[in-house]
Amino acid sequence: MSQNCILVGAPVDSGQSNPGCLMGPASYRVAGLASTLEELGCSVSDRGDVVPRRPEAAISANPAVHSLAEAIAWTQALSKAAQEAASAGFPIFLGGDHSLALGTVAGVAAHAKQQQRPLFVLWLDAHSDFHTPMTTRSGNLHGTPMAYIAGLGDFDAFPPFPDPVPVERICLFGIRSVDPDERKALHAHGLTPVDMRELDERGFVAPLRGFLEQVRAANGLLHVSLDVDFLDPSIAPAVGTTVPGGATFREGHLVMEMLHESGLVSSLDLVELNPFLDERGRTARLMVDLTASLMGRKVFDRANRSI
Ligand code: B3U
Ligand code: MN
Ligand code: MN
Repeated sequence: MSQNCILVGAPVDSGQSNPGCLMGPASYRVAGLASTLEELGCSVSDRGDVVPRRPEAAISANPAVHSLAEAIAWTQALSKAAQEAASAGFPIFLGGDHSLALGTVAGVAAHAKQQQRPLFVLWLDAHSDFHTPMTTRSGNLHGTPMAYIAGLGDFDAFPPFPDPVPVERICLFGIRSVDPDERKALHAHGLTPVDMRELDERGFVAPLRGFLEQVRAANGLLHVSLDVDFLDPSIAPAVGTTVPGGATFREGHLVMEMLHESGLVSSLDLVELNPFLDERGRTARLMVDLTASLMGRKVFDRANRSI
């Protein structure tokens, strides 16, 4: 299955406090994302970087929150760009910190609604990103997109989320860092992450397969949001918030290969790459290679894989 890939640069770094994520889109381009996808038989069009409008003043009732106005401006611009890209092909959003998903997932949700298909979200991350602007203590809005997508309150200053994704259609996968307020909210909304403890016990295949079966049964669209810190920092150092105990090289590729074989993925975020923290481009290259596995790169073509 070859895809019409649409690259959309989202050089967002206002969602956290470590400068450098805004170089992410350039780093993916330098690492050869477009030519790698073309070698797999995909057609690729690069729409360049999204430019948000000048932010209007916006101040949160939570004094810890910073860059609220910037986040709203990015959300509006990316939502529009994402909806357009989703209706034209397979969008790959090049981040940028994870606050970009406030916009990209809003855009693909609007597209799914138009298509009358249920949207599912697979969140590959060390963190649950389930804060609201009222509960975050760090004030970093990259810790909030999952709550926005699920339709939680406290996002009044943002455009209303087009079609909130019910928790049954959300899979938080690889989680190993959750703040107390997030844990409370996850519990209150009945959302149980597939955390590292579960992955250690059951392996990566069974929980992922279970979620993919749900997507298939509902004829859903699947958005995948890949945070660099899903991976272990020893293989992916270029991220501001490293958390030990992440997915290995092999587990990362296995997840991507299973996603490819499912044929269900319809859009992808690549987030939190901070090239300033990279070692000779290795994290950028790994993210490109994982994207290649998601788009069909494999060692052998076997029709009857058991997954
Ligand atoms: N939960 C913490 C840490 C964090 C969330 N997402 C990332 N870090 N990357 C917070 O600041 O909200
Ligand atoms: Mn994240
Ligand atoms: Mn994270």
